[in-house]
Formats: sequence, C-alpha cells, structure tokens
Amino acid sequence: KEERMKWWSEARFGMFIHFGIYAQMAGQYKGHEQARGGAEWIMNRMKVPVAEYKDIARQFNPVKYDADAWVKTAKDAGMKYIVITAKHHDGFALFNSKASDWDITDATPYGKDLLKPLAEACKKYGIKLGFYYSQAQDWGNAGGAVARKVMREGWPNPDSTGVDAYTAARKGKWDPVQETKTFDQYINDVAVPQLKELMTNYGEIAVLWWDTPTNMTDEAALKLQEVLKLQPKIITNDRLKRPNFLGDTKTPEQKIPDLSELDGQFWETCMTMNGTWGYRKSDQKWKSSAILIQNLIDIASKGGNYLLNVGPKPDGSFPKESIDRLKDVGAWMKVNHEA
Ligand code: JFZ
Repeated sequence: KEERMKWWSEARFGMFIHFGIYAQMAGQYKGHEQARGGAEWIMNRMKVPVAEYKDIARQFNPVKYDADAWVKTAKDAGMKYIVITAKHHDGFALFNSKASDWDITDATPYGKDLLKPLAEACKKYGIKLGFYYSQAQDWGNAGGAVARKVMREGWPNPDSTGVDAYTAARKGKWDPVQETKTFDQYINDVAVPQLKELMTNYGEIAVLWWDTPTNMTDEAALKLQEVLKLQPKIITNDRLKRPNFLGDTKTPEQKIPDLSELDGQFWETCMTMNGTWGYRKSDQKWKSSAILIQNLIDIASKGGNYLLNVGPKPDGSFPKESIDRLKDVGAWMKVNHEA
C-alpha cells in the first residue's frame, strides 16, 4: 500500500478540472441566473428537462481546447497530477462511450473524445492523470437520478420555481425519462461499462475520484470496485459509498483541516479559485494568488495535497483569471520548491 501511495503522498499539488455541458450554460438558464450552488449543478438546480439539456449539448463545441496547453499550465504551476470530470452528475461523458449516447462524440458537434489527447499530453509532461466519475448520481442517463435526499432538501427550490411549473408538482423528480430504468440497470448498463472504458482506453490512470455516494448500495459499490482491478496501482478517494468504503484518501472540501483533525490518513483538500467548480460567467469572486500560495503552504506543511480547480470556458480555454493565478503560484514554486 505504501509503495502505491508514494507518488501521491509527495505530490502536494494537483489540478481539478470540471468541464461539461454546464460550462455552455455558464450559470444561466432562459435568462435566469442560477441562485445557489456550483454552476455544474445547473441542470438539477433549475430542473432543466433532459431533452432540453441535451439540446444545449448541441451547442457545446470546445474548439479552443488544447490538451497540451492545459497540461503545460498545470506543470508550470508546479502541479503533479490532474483529475478531470470524465462524467459529472449531469451524466455527460467527456469521452467516447459505447455504453451511452450521452457522450461528447454522439451528443455534441465537437464529436471527439476529450480525454484521449489529455492522456497523451499528461504522458508527455510526466503528469499523472486521474478521473472524477459521478457513480451514484446521473441525471442524464435513465435510472441514475432516482429520488433521493439531495433533491428533496431545500424544497421549494429557488432556482426552479417559476422556471418549470411541472417540476414543483413532481417534488424534484423533474423528468419522467429519468425513471424509465432502475438504479441497478443504470449501474449495469452505464456505470460499470463506462468505468471499464475509462480503465482500459487511456493508459495508466492514477486516481479514481468518486463523488456524492448518495444512495449507493454495497452491491453496486463492489461491482465498481471490481472494475478498478484493471488499474492495480490506482488510488481512490473515500466517496464511493457511505460510510467510508475502501477509499485511500480523505477529501476535505473547500477547507484545510486543523492539525488536531488529522488522523494519519492520506488527505487532499479540493478547492475552487472562485465560488464554483463548473464555469460560471458571473462569478468574479476570485481568491488572490497570495491566498492560494498560502493555502498550498498550509496544506503541504500538514502533509496533505491541494487539488485546485479550473472550470474551463465553453470554448475549451481556461479563464484568464485562473491562468494568471496559476502563473503566480508557479513563479513562487520555482523559487521555493525543489522539483
Ligand atoms: C461535489 C459535487 O456535487 C460538486 O459539483 C463538485 O464536483 C464537488 C467537488 O463535489 O460536491 C460536494 C461533495 C461533498 C461535499 C460537499 C460538496 N462534502 O463532503 O461536504
């Protein structure tokens, strides 16, 4: 175990990337600004019907995406690994998947696998590649959005009221299409095969970053865990299932633990540079470079890793504000860190 964790425990700094159809919406739906939460949640928060969200995917064309530039930006900042949303909660796959048409090759004009070139660029620059995969919450593939607490909480939802009246009557189960399959069918038909694709088609995968366990079952979790054997050295976080289940690393979110909270386990703080994971046009509340460097020092001094997020714009480029900050951190790293 220790040998497998060696690179990770020395890495200290990585890049999180949240990219998908939500970037196209950029925090707005039908002229309304999403009131709460990260912009990657817009489909759920504003109860966008599945068919409409898939129409928006028809505009998603990140022609300025340059995998080499993304990875070089991470490398120059002193980062050692990248974790990208292969599939976030909207269920949209950034890769060519045979298990679902709700993927970048079938559902967008871009039509190309976005992860392939990223895997190649990571190899070129010696950056480890990890995949975020939303295993238990998938709003775009049937069966993946069965009613659960997270959708009932906070109802009535200020984001969806007045946008789609019929969702109010449905108490958050906003699209009947989502319920045409069972959760088990979704696991067997989509999640397991997609995970196999991710573990097979992109070379060595360093990290699998699960998210929002919600109502994950033991049975489904074991099925997914089994697929990871295709990558014997893979490192996983603790969000496959609750309570903690077979994960290697803890994931404090948007906060740095106090020394007293540390228990000897591997941990990684993930954090945004502004207030959203997915790109939101109106969010200009950027943390200063000084704060980001201070966070990195604080985390490194306590033995953790810092997974700092970038939410690319719909054209596939990084926001200038993110690039500027990563350059500042990189300049500091150059002077203060023995590579
Ligand atoms: C999740 C996602 O819902 C979100 O969109 C983003 O991808 C983020 C990195 O992860 O959000 C969470 C997950 C866990 C907690 C809070 C938000 N948590 O443990 O407090």
